[in-house]
Amino acid sequence: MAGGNFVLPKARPSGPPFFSRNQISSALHQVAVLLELQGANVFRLRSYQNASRTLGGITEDLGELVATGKIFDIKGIGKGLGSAISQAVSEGRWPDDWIALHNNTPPGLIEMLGIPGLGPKRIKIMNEELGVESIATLRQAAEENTIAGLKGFGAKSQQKMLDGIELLARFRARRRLDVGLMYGEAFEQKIATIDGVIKAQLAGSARRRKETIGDLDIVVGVLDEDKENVSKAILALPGIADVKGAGDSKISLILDTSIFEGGFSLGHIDQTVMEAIGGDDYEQLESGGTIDAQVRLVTPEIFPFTLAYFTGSKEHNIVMRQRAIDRGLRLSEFGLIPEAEAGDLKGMAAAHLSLPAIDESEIYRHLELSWVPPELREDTGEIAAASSEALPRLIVPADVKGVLHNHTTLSDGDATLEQMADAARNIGWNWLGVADHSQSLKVANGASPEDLLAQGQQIKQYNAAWAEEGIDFRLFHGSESDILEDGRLDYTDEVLAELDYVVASVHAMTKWKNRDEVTNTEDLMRAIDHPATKVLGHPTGRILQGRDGYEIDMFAIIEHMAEHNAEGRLKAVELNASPYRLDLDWRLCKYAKTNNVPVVINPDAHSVRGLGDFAYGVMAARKGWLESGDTLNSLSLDEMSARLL
Ligand code: DGT
Ligand code: CA
Ligand code: CA
Ligand code: ZN
Repeated sequence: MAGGNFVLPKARPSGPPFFSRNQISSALHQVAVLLELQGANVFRLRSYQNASRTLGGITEDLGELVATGKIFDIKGIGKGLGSAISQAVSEGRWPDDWIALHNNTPPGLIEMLGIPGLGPKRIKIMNEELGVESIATLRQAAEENTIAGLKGFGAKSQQKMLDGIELLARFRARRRLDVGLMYGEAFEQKIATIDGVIKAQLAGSARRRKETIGDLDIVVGVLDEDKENVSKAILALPGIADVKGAGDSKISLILDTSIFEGGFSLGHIDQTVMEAIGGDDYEQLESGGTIDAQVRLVTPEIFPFTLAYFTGSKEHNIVMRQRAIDRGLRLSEFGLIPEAEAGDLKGMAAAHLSLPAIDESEIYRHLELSWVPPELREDTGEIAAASSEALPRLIVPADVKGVLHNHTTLSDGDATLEQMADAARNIGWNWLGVADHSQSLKVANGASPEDLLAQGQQIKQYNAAWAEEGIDFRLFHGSESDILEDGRLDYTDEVLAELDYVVASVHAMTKWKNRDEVTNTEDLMRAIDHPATKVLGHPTGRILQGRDGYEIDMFAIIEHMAEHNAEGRLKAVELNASPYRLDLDWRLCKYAKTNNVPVVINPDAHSVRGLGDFAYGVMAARKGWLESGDTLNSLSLDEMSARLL
């Protein structure tokens, strides 16, 4: 609920039952919260709370409970609540007093309920004592330090509210790519199955694989005569929290987590990341989260133009439109129209005059360009490359033969060495690098030298067994060595010499963030210079939607690594594939590529499922113009073994 819309759930278009058990439970919860906000009798609001909890826990079919009248037999659901629930389920109408409760509560107070960790009781007190009536006035009061003085509040809870406000704002503004894609792909698939839909495709920043997404844009191909029905069917899909506007060719709506039939889960989040993005508060926001989506319905002839337009970016579109103008053409979401013929006709009215295009590549061809992969459409040189057949052949997931930075139960991972190896083989990889945390990183259960060396022995045994069985798979033994403050690594040289490689990464973020760019850059270079270091892990330490990285001159770092590589010493820069990091930033990939510094896409997996994050790394690598040959991931087992010698 927190962070999501505090509105009564919408009835299904057909029923009964018009509401699911979860929807009823959620409505009861909302009523209880609003009653508390209004200072209602404790026993009254508790009966709603209890009923909400009870319904949330039962397994029987709600429609049947209502139809048979058994709903009244459930403990804690008396006559009044039983009738209210029955009416909602069988008629699709919420009781008038529930609706009135929502309407009578000031929107500013409802808005404050979205702040993680802040409940109705304290909102009410702040409202009465200090006149706090919205998030804005709450922030002001907190910044003026007036909340700390309230009885039962204090400086700590005041700070927590400020943090919560910031977290909520960040969360509402943009969402990480993985979350955006989860919603976007679920919605796209649901639309695609609607009768009359010829094609449904995600466009916008999600299609361009930006690291964060503002809203989702979906283009739907449909014949004119089907538009009305398709539009209605889209509005009836599960997962829609609210509709902001709906016509036959454009629908704006808000999706919520009920779009995920199998439930919503983020999987294992490692502790550092978890803390940076707001911990439990973040998880609560995400599970009650929503995302905006805009749907455009167009005929199949127009579809490629609309898809191209709404894929963007805006900057790419502007260059494309200028290129069209230079050729006497007018490019829009409706077509590519000869200027001479268009006259005063605009928009849809001119669509019939468009040059034909059965897909996007024909639009590009009309403008003497090769098709530009969506990831590259950021106006960073892709048009020039597309006009001279110089576009890169971007890496694809199947090019990946292995990854180098993963954790096991030896440090803070969920899975054993054996489980991780099995999972990697199942993906189809030929090698897997294990790099558990080093001894100083106590919070991540960093490995002692003895345990690390024992892991090495175990790996040798596995490798020998696979060799014997003729299996084309090996483990490489590494360590994710913490970079200490002066740039030293975290084990003695004797221990490091036993390893296949070191991924050197900074973890003492607070310290590094309090230092200047020159000091950080120099110390990072010192860590890179150590002969054992082959990979620079998550180079800036940023957590998307969580915290900025430390100050660092990445250009200087890449140039420094380039010198090593030029002299035959492998120094690869990691593209940490965790969707929470995507660090190296895609904007810097090209710089690594032109300096001949290999990039290694690493999932930084802390579980078997985490290995799958490599796919987000491939997306970011593609966005950064990387080809398979620019990465270590595409090396065969023999090639990789040779590079680590
Ligand atoms: P977002 O949603 O902030 O993550 O980023 P986008 O790229 O999805 O942007 P959005 O949703 O505002 O618009 C989708 C696409 O529509 C955008 O990438 C390009 C196109 N578009 C929107 N507004 C304009 C505009 O004013 N001019 C041009 N040329 N294209 C636009
Ligand atoms: Ca968008
Ligand atoms: Ca949009
Ligand atoms: Zn790691």
